[in-house]
Amino acid sequence: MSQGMQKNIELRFTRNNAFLSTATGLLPTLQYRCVEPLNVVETVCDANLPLGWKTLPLAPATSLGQRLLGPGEEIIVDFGTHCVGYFGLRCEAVGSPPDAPAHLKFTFGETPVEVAESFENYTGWLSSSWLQQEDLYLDVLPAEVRLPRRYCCRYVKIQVISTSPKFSLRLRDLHLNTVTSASSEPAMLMHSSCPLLEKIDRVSLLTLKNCMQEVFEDGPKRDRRLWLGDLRLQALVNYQTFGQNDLVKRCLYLFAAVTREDGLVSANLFMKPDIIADDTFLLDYSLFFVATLEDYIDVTHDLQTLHELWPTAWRQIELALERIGSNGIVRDSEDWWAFIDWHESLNKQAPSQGVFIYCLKKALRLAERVADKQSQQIIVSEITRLKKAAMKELWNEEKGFFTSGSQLQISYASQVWLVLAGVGDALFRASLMRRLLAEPPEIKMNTPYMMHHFIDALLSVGQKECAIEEIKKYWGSMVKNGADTFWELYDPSHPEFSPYGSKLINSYCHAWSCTPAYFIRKYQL
Ligand code: RAM
Repeated sequence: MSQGMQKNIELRFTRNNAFLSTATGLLPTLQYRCVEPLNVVETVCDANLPLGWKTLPLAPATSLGQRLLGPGEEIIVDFGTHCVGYFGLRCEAVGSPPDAPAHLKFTFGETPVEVAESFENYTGWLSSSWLQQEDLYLDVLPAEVRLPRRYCCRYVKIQVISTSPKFSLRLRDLHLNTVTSASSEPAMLMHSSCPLLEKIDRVSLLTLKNCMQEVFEDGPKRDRRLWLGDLRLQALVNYQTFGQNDLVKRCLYLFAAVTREDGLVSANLFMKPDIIADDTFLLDYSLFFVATLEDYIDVTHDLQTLHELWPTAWRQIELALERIGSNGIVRDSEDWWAFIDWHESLNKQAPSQGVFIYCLKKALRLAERVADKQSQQIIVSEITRLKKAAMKELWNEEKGFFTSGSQLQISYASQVWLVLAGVGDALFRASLMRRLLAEPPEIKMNTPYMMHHFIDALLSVGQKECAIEEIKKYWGSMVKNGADTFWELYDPSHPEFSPYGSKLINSYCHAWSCTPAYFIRKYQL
C-alpha cells in the first residue's frame, strides 16, 4: 500500500543491471509441500476474542466425500494452521447429467473473521481486491481444479452459488500446495524453560517462513512486496533462525539496483512483471538500507557485497543530511515523509532524528570497514551534532521526556528511538525507559513493528526482565487469542484497530511481527 496518492510520473529511476543480475543469481528455490484440511468447521461469534470470531469443528475433513452440496450451501474447511500456497480440489456432479455450469465461490481466511463476515460490507480505504476470494465457473464436470492465484489461509470457505435442480456437487481431494523459500527448519529452542516463550518462538518462525518467498515479503496476503523496514527485521530474525543469508543479500542488491535518479532507495519494490521501485520514499526506510547492510556484513563478513553496496548506503546518508535544519534537527512536514509506526496522530520528527543517528552509527562501522576516511570524519561530526541538537531542541526537562514537532508531542516512539540512538548517557537512558513504563504517554504503539523497537530499547539499557515481560504480554496475548502467525497490527486495548479502515484487510501473517524469535534466541531470554 502507499499512503496518499502520489503521482510521480515525472520521477526518473536508474537501473543497475549488474546488481540486478547478482540478485537474479540469488533467486531462491521454492519448496512445495501438499497439505490437506483437518476439519470442516463452523464460525461462532465470540466477543471475548479480539477479532470477534472463533471456529468449532463439525466433522473431520475426510467426511466431505459423503456430503452433497446444492445451491446456497457452503462449507468451511480448516487446515489446522496458517498456510501459503495454491488451492486445489476435485469437483464431481451427482444426480442427472450436469445441464448447467457449476458456480462456486471461494473465500480464504488467515483468521476466522475473514470467512465469517461478508466482504460485501467492506468499507476500508485499501483496495478490496486484496480480500482473498475467487469465483469459479465449471463447464465440465467432473473437474480437477487448481486455483491460479497464491492464497494465504488457514480457513477456506466454499459456497455453491449455483448448479441446476438436476444435480448436486461432491467436493473431494481438497488440498493446498504450500510454498516457501525457507529450505530447512531452524533448531529447536534449547535454553528456554518457559512454555509461553517457546510458543511465541514457534509462531514467530512460522510467520517468517510463510513470508519467505522469492524475496522477504512483508505479508503473503498483503502487500506481498519487499519493504525495507520489514526486510531489516526479517533479516535479523533470519540470522538467528533459518540462516538464509543469500536471501537478504538478494534483497539488498534489488534495492540498490533500482533507485531514484539521485540514488535514493525506495521504501518498497514490486517484483513483477519486472523489478520496479515504488514512488514512495520514507526517510527511515531509506536509511534502513544502511542498517540492513551493516547487520548483513556483521554476520557474513561478505566484503565483496560491502564494497559494491557501500556507495548506495553512503548516498542515503548524504540525502538524509539534506533534511537536517540549521538547528541540527531533521525537518518535519505534513506529508508521509517517514513511517515509524501506523498511528494517525504520531509526529515523526523526534523518532526520525533517533533513526538517523542510529543509522549514522551503522554507517560509521561500514565506513571503517571500507576505510573511507572522509566519510568517517563526516559521520563522526554529524553524530555529535545531531545528538547535541536532540538534547537541546527535543529534551523537555520538566516533563522528563523528548518531545516531537511543533506541538511538542510526547510519544513512545520518540523516547524509544532516541534511546536506541544512544542520546544521553547510559543512566539517563535507563531512567528514561523506566519512566516510559511508569508514565505511559498518550501516543502509544500500534504495531508489533514499533513494539520491536521498544523491546530493543529496553534490552539496550539492560532491562532484560522487563523486556521478557513485555514480549509475553504483547505477543503472548496474540498467541492466547489463537494466532498461528503474528499479526500486522495489534493493540490489545483496541483489538479491531486497522489503519486501513477495516480489520478484514489487515495482514495476519506479517513478517515485521516475528522478531520475538530474534530476541529470544539472541539474548537467550
Ligand atoms: C504496510 C506494509 C508494510 C509496511 C508499510 C509501511 O502497508 O504492509 O509492512 O512496511 O505499511
